[in-house]
Amino acid sequence: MSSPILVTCGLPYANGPCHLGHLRTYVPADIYVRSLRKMGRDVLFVCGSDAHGTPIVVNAEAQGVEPKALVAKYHRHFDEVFKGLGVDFDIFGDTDDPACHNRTQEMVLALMEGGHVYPKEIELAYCPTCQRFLPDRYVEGECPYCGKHARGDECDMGCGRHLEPGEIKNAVCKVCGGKAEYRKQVHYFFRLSQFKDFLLKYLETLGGTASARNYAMEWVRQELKDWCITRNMSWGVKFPGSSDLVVYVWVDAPIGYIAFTEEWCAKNNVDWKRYWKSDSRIVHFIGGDIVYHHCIFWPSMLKGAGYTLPSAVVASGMLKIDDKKFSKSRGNVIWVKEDYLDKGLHPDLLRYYLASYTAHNKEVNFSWKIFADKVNTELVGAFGNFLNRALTFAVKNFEARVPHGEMDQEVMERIEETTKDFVSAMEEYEFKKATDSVMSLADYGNTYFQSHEPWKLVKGDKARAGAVLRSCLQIAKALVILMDPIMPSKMDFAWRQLGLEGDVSCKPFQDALEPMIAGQPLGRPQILFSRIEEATVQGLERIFLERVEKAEAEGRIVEKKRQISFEEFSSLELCIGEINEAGRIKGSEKLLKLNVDIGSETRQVVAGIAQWYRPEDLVGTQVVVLTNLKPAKLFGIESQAMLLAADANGKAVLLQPRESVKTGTKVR
Ligand code: B3M
Ligand code: ZN
Repeated sequence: MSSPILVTCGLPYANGPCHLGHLRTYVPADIYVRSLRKMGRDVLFVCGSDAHGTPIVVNAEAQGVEPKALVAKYHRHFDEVFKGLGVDFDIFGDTDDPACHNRTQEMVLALMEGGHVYPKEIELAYCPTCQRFLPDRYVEGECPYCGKHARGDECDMGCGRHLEPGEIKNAVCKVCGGKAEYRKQVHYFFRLSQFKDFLLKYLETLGGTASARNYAMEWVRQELKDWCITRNMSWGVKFPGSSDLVVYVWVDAPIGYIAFTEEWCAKNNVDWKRYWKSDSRIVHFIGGDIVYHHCIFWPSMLKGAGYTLPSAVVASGMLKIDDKKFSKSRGNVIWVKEDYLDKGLHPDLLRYYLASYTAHNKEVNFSWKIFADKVNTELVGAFGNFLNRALTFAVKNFEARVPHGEMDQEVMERIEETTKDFVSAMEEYEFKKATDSVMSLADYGNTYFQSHEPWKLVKGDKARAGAVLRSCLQIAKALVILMDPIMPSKMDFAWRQLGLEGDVSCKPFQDALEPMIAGQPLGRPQILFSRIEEATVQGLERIFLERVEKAEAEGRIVEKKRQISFEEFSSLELCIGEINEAGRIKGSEKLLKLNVDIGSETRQVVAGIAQWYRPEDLVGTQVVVLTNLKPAKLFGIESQAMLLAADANGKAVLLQPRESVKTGTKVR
């Protein structure tokens, strides 16, 4: 027996409902596992909810429930959705399970014993009003690398860097909106920097998608900083020996993969070490945005603590809807349960869409139109049509039995070739290629039936017609066996129509070549796929568009109503200045260059007011100046402040004090 394979999927945060974007990880992973089983491999498929981390605590607080309750709710939701889609995990655990707490503590202790973890005093954002340290999502501020507005753990709107605790500048508390201060505290760090040589070698041999490997390699070559693995929270896995620190969620989340394996093994009397301390093959399916964690942090932790290293990391591309970036806040989202399963749409159609749209690491675009189109032309028009034609013909002319007659050698060769292509595409995580190879066998079947004209043959040479039909039924059998990992429930239905014994999901791919037995009774032909009508598409589109419109309207209200704290207002430095020089800028019709005295100094200002003010009229005028705006270059000239003006239908009208005041007077 070859070594066992463990396949995992990135753990969904138990923090909100499952959307279409999630499925780009789970559906292909499930297809892969089903395929491996049909190749006779020994596979275990594990996943679970990610229960910890600040987003869950923040959300639970906002909803007025305990984190545990929030997690339980979404855990059930994901479990139900996965089952509904035929994503068939051997175990779907939860990182708050005792197994995960225990395994995390064991691994952290092993890392400490190995000298891979050390304490260090750092300065962290602390909110004096809320009287607490502000980990990750509890804080916002400025990215120390690019200066853009950033979240505590990630520069999500700027350079995209992962931010370590204490790195964020000008921190503001997310809970009360107050300015945070920085306080010292001891935290624990993982010596990631010492894993550089190991990672460079390891990544060379890492399987999966090349995009993941290359991305990680780039990071390792550039810089590897030690990684802070503790947080100030109570929800999470306690850091060994500390009462007020938990481990960072990205420590215990991947350890969940091990813990879930242990849970499954305990129930099934298997030694979990067979997967995590042996020569097993571990394959992680993940979203393209968490490559860093799976290709850098995770293998280093495993290496440091003495566990089996992953053999492959398979990262999926993004999902767009109607060619627009997925966004929950903009309503640009399709909820799997509410918008798909609850609408009575068959799960296999969506599985087919996701598998066949494009390569796994590329971007998938989803629209209801394309969805209907793919179903109608590919599944109804080609695949379903072929099966139905062959079966109906057998019922009509051969008493619903597999006819006698020599199987066409060319057909057998074609099936063999397709099976080989399918298997090798699957082994390379090329789900589209695999699906396409089955669909081209279906096209071949339709052409074969059409060009051999069995409906004519049957009138003069019934034996010949029988041989053609038997070959067609063989193609049908192969199609069903090969398509089974992608559309398991539809293929189960088709298998029974072919009158075949047993469960198609247990049939190995080689069975595609096992001849249909002459004389064997066939089932009753039934419609396998039905057309999706235009009216249905319109109904589905309407739901989606209404959500986008609603989000837009809500966005406008939020924008209008957003209140700011006095601190936020105070951060604007406004004063009265006096224009003492003004001139045009060569080549610009809109801009004037001004020198503005603000009391303590003179600032050069570039203002877009040339259409409404003549330079000579402005000298000596008092204006309101924003002095702490970041300098910017306009027309190659630096502007070091901004004048305030009323926007009168597009015309700028400069603001002035009602009576003359000392230059530099503060505006409040
Ligand atoms: N819970 C979800 C994400 O960032 C995160 C995955 C954990 S995998 C160990 O996509
Ligand atoms: Zn940044």
